[in-house]
Parts: sequence; structure tokens; C-alpha cells
Amino acid sequence: MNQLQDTAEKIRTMEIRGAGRIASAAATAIHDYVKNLDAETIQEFDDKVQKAAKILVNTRPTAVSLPNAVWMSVKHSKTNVDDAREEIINNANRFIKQADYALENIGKIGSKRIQDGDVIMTHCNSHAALSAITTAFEQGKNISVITTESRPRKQGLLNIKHLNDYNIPTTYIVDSAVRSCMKNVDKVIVGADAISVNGALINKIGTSQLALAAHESRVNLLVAAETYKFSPSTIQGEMIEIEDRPTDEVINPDELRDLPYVEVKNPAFDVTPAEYIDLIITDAGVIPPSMAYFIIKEYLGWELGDID
Ligand code: RUB
Repeated sequence: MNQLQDTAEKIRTMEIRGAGRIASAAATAIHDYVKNLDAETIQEFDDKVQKAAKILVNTRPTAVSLPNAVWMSVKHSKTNVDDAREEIINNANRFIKQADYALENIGKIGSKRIQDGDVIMTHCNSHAALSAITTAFEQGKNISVITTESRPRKQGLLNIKHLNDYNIPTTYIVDSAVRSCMKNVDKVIVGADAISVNGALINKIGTSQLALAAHESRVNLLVAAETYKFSPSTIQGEMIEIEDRPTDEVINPDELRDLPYVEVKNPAFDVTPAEYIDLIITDAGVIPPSMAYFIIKEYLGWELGDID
């Protein structure tokens, strides 16, 4: 359990972050946990696995990739410990492999929507969005990127390192410069923490502002999202919880000491309605947001929606 708890802590503190990385780390943790799990009976085994699964799922509430990865891994149909163990190990391995494939495929598919000369704006640090951008660049397209800082955790710093490693010309801007820079942008590409059944996107706080500014300037907004980022529980009417993170990420508590009337808020994500999204680039192909239901039904199954 120690190793699993270590992974859970790394997800909670964002040492492991980004919906895709979180999902694969959780599947790996389940794999390693189950591999050496001692249990006399299948009941004991299942209880322990469920407990471990919940520890991981409860680390961060918004990225639906996390519960999807965990429940896809731990689901089994066996009645004895060794068979159940084998099935879960295979499930977790399959998830990790498919997640890698999905990222690569999003790169191939997404790159087709990027034209030579495009200026692309992105927000936060999304491996899926970057996969499309770097693949297009490697195909010889002469593109450049504008990345936001993405306060408060400054994931934009990860983007500039990554893009610089590819020799992609990149401009770093503060989040409040998004609208003023939009006139120079050909398309916006962002990632997803979750996509609900109505095609709404849940992604890093500020994404909806990019969407509004893009909409105003008639700039297309593309979302790069693996099929496992779609949320089955939203079919059953569940809302996606927006994570409130510690306020010391925003402001040093010392600055608040003598300001009793001041409250600080730190919502980590926001919701962009489907009407502001032009396309979702998934590993299964490019879809309009109105097809979110189809992805959930075909690729995730209804039963995942039963999970608490
Ligand atoms: C990360 C974030 C990313 C999505 C998609 O937020 O909002 O855009 O998770 O990322 P945080 P990816 O830094 O709070 O985890 O495409 O890598 O899965």
C-alpha cells in the first residue's frame, strides 16, 4: 500500500499532474499494488482493491480520466484471487498501453487540423494538445505557439520548455493578455480534464476565457482529448466537481494576515460550454462536441456511470 499511497500523494500535490499522466500513474499504482497483494479469499482481495482504488480516486476530483483509469483497471469477472489478480494486471497494462497509443493518435489526427503558418494559442500544459502541435511541426509545418502562463501553478513554464526542446517558436504571455493577443491567433488548442455528455469541456481555470475570446474573434477552438476523458457519470445527471485548491497557491498567507475582510478563491478548473468548441480531437477520430454521448456509450460503457 505504501507505493500506492505515495502515488496518491504525488497526484494530490500535483507532482504528477495533467489528466493523462494522472490516469496512467493511477493504473500503474493499481498494477503494482495488486501484483503483490496478500489475500486469503476473493472477498478480502476485492475489499482491499476497492479501498486502494478509492484512495487514488479521492486525490483530485475533476479529472475524470482518474476514475475511468482506476475502474477500468480494477474491474474483473473472476472468483479466485490469482485469476482476479491476473485480470486486473492485464487491464492496467492495457489501459497504460492504450493511453500511450491515444496520445500518439491524437498527434496524428490533430496535426491534420494544423496548417502551415498557423499561430496556435494554448493554455495550461496538455500532453494531448502538445502532441498535435509537435506532430504538425515535425511534419515540416512552419507554426508558432502562444502559451499562457496559467496561474497559479504556471504550467505554461512546462510548455515553453517542451516547445523549446522541439525548436518551436513560442511566445509566453500572462493569462490576462489572452484577448489582446487573440487577433494574431489562427486556432486555439487545449486539452481536457473531462468532457461531459452535453459536450462541455472542463479544463484548467481560464480555458473558458480563451474560448470566449476565440469565439469573439472567430478563431476555432479545438480540444485534444483521449476517449477516456469523457465522463460516463454525466449521463446519469452527475455534475463534474470543480476542484478548489489551497489558496496559498494564489497568495502568500502572510499578505492576508491583516486583511480580515478578504477571501481568496482558487478554483482549479472551469467549464466551457459546447457552443464554443469547434471540434474535439480524440484517439477515435475528430468529433463535434454533440457526439460526446456516442463516445461515452461506445468507448466507456454505461456501467462506469454507476460508480460512486
Ligand atoms: C491540467 C490541465 C490539462 C488537462 C489535459 O491541470 O488542465 O489541460 O489535464 O492534460 P493540472 P493532458 O495541471 O491541474 O493537472 O492532455 O496532459 O491530459
